[in-house]
Amino acid sequence: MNLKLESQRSLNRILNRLDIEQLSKVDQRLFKKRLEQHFPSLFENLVEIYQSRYDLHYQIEQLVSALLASFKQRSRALKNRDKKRLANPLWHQSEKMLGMACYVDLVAKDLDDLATKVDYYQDLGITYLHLMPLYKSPEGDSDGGYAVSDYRCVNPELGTIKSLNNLAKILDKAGISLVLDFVFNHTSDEHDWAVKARQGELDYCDYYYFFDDKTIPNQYENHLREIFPQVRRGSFTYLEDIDRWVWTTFNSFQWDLNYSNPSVFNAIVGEMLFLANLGCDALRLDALAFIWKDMGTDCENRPKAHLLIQAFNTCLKIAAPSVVFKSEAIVHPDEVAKYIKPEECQLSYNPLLMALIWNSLATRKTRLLNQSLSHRFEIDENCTWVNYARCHDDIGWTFDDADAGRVGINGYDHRLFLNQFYTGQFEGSFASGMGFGYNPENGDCRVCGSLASLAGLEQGLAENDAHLIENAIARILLIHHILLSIGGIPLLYAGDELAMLNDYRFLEDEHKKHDARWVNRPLIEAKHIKQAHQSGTVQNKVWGGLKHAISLRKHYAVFGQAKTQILPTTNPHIFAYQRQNESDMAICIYNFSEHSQQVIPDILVGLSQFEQTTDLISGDKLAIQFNHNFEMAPYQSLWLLAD
Ligand code: OTU
Repeated sequence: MNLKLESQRSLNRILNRLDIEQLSKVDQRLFKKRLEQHFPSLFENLVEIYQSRYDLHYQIEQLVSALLASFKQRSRALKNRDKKRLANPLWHQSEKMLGMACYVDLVAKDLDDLATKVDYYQDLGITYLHLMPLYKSPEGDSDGGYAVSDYRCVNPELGTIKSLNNLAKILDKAGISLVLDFVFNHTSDEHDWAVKARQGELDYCDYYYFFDDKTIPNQYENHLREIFPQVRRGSFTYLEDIDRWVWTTFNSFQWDLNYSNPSVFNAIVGEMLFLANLGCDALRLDALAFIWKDMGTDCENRPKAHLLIQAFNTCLKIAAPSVVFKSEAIVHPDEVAKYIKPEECQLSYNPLLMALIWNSLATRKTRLLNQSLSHRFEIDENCTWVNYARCHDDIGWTFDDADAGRVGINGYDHRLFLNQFYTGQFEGSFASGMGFGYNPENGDCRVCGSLASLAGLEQGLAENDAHLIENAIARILLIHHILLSIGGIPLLYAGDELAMLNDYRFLEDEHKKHDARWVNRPLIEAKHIKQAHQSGTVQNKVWGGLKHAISLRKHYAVFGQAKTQILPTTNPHIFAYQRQNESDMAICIYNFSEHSQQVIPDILVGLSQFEQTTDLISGDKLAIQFNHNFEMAPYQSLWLLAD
């Protein structure tokens, strides 16, 4: 039978049996309308994913009942927000947007305490606050909360669902969108489902991937990438008590969910909508690349992973349409791009920009940045990049080797160099970072460290060298100038606005010392904020420079919804792009070298009908003369707007 017809019949059957009367008349109409609009694509996706399942139609019916239940539970206030967002779906492209990611317990005592500190974020201009995973998770090592034991329960040390609800309301009043993690590739081994599975309850055994011996895991492992080789080799964990193996891509206490079982999809939709109904505006799809496994492949970025995410997204569109997805695919740029579409993820981390900014700072060369972004920055116009330089994780060098080859760089060798550079093993390097996830088999490694430490501030302060400090501050500001203007939501990582250095205390903690990512998860105290507000301090120069650039971003619509065009430059140390909307145009230019650079004015051609421009950052005027080079100071950023 034709799929359209089948979907129509399925919907009719479901609607006949669905107890829709439990809703008010208005809501009944709304829910039905949304179902009619979105059910066909949901149906198509699920049929394609689960075609061989005998119980598919039953499962789809269960799913729609779950959507109805969540829709019913959604508060009136959130239903109003749904309406508002649907009328302005590109809210995330506004120049007013500014993100921050933080751990509740590293910036406050708990959620209630954080609720009293919202003015700090408001003052900085934050409109999007990602609270790192705050759900119940195992004591001791919980992978920073990414091992979830109960999605509906807040980690008791941080508060309760009530305190989270309260914070969500306070943030909403302050104009700040709440962003929560949707950790759906795995649960902790203490999640109720995992406990029941371990006890042998058949329904729950199918929630995870269990194996009686290592034969099949070995076949998979021939093709898998090891994610945390420093703690455990391979991707499977042996459970002695039940004499079975379980799939664990990350730590051995994080069990991968088995999405080939439609009950798992349904169950996780329920958890997802619970989170949506707490009042968040975006869900960060953690480790989304790993959710589908195909034997003989690396089990990352599989076609059915995309179909699943689309199906999740459609469920949101039916029951909580104001919520958008943010993709966390820290993988090859071709694969990153595939998650970015209105029907899949409206937002995405931009790991390529992140990695290439650090690359250009190390090499002082912009060729790879320029070459890669010139054909990779543009995405669907309804979607938005989330541009960041640091986060709670390590840095992986996820550029494309062919892009590198085109500018004469050998990708493999260059990654070795970058790891050496950022872990301070390269003669003359300014960076203080730590290696992470070293794999002795292939030499693979990633880098940890705070933004300020990687940019040279730790070294400058340790050597008490004014010149090194000055360069470090200039690098920190240059990075942020790019994040704030290149197009997308700039996402600051808590502590970077205060120029926080590496925090080495994790080395003394039994549960953390094996995981160098903790070096870039510093405890932020009142004294750090005070220091940043005190004029004359190094931290104040960062804070002040950042605040200034933030206010500029928010003032000029050209930094919001506008097109970005990367501009080719002849000087290998210069990076430039043009931002253009219907009425305005800005040209942003950066010097990635610690020496002054002569710039050929060709890149100003977009401004050629004007005689003069103003650099927004310094306030200086610049005459546009095509017969004269102009000079840029070390690490200078220019945001040129026609007068
Ligand atoms: C994510 O990252 C989180 O950001 C990490 O903090 C978690 O530990 C992990 O998932 C497990 O929940 O491997 O090193 O290629 O880079 O999904 C970080 C994608 C990670 C991975 C990413 C993962």
